[in-house]
Amino acid sequence: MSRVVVSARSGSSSPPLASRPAWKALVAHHRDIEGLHLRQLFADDPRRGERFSAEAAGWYVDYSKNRITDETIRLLLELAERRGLRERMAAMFRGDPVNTSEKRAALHTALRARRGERLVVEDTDVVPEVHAVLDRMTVFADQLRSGEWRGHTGQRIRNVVNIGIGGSDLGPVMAFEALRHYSQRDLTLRFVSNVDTTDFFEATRDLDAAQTLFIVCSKTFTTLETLTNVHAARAWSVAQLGEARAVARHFVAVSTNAEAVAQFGIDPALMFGFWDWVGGRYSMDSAIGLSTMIAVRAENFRAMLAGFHAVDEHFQTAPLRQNLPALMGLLAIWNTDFLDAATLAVLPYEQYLKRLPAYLQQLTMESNGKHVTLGGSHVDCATSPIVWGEPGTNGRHSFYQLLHQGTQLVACDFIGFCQGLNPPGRDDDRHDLLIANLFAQTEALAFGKTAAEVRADGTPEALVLHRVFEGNRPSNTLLAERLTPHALGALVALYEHSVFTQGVIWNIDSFDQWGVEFGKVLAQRTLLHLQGVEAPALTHDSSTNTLIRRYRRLRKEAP
Ligand code: G6Q
Repeated sequence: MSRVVVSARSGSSSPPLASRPAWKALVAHHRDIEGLHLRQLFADDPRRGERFSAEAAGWYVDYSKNRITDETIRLLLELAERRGLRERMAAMFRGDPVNTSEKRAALHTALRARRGERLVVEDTDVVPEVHAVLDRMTVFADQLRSGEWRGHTGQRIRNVVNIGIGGSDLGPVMAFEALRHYSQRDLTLRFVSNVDTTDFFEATRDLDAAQTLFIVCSKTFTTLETLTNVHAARAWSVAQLGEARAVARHFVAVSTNAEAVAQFGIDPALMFGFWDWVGGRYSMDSAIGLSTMIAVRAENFRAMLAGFHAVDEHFQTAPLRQNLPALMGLLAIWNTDFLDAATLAVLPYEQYLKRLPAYLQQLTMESNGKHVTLGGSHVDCATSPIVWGEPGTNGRHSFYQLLHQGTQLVACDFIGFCQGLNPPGRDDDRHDLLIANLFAQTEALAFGKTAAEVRADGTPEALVLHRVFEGNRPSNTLLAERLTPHALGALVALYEHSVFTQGVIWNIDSFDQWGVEFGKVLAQRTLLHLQGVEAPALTHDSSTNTLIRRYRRLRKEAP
């Protein structure tokens, strides 16, 4: 184990992770099995592929191609028990303020509670509120899809533009792309997030304002990028529709800040609320998913929620040995902290999941990219892996080279479905080709190709080393029947709870995001300097000052 990155600061309230017996046992165990190769592990146990697998909510996860033994799993489960995974899980589901730095609950699981379930937080049963919002969303989505909801000029809405950023964008984009197969094809869905004017321009340049609805998604309704884009959207709409009054039927908001929404001029009756206890990156199944519901119909949105819920139940009730999100989280700990795999490649073999890596990047890295424990001391091990990825098979023709023969170990999650969506049916073998690629990659990464095997192919001696694949590269394979709304919800929940499990082991707050807040403040100050409001006394470092001066000079010369 080489990724102990920083030492614990003195005065911490609880002993550092690395000094805990359960952690030390894993360090010793790692030393014992470091030399083992997956080739050997599979040869020794013909049933390994079945034994190291688990199922939940329609997902089958094969984790046998990780560098683990039964003892590794036993020790990881022991670590989870010692770190209080069960208790922390119960606290989260109960609505305790597990987001300690912001003193808030993290109750995204309530967003998919079934009607009639009870969850009392601070004397209020939140489930009826959740369903009241879902019901309002359903009515609105149905009206929009059927053409009953008309714009100012009486025309039908044909375009829906979601404006939001971070958690108010990545979930809706990912879900829309993932469920596009189920979407109403005569509705155009677009997403604007970046404050770069190009984003808004390209999203709206061919749209008719009389047929366009903007959904403004912002939990706080104070985010600079989103407010800037909403102002642009209003100006764009007014310019086409002729008067400010005319845009009222073209804007709805999703927010927790009713006051700011009203101040902006959006009718509170057209606001869909959610709650403080829903973190941005955990909000795609709240009203933030309004665009998803409009695209795919309320019934499919609710099927997605049922998928989330099925995994919530599994996470709470399955023994840890068969508990998929717990196992995924513990394997991430093993790969990150013991095998030194700093990154996780998410590789969906399903084109509709093309935005899943970006979504999981935020979910994972914003949740667990932290250096301070809940007790306020510095962590003493590496935390969140860096998440990245692309759909297969495209990735194979670019970065897979490094996965197979690079010098850095990359953990991989391969995701696939037994049935493709296009075209339906079994007569087309292109889906077989896709999945053959997926399985072949996991096999090649695990087993590699030895020098003897390369020589046996008749390879000239000078090329033998070039053609050797060491193998022993860890991967999980996540397989489901087909990409349905239910399967998508379940998949996202698997990752949510895996991320939670990792946070529990590292004892960090997976639900705050001070790094994001810091960035928001920084930009405001620099903006004043860029625009010369506080010139000429630039007070940044010499690099930033020089860049600002250069920018100001060239900006003035803009055509
Ligand atoms: C998510 C983060 C962050 C947030 C955006 C947008 O967990 O907090 O990505 O979602 O900064 O914030 P608003 O929804 O408040 O505009």
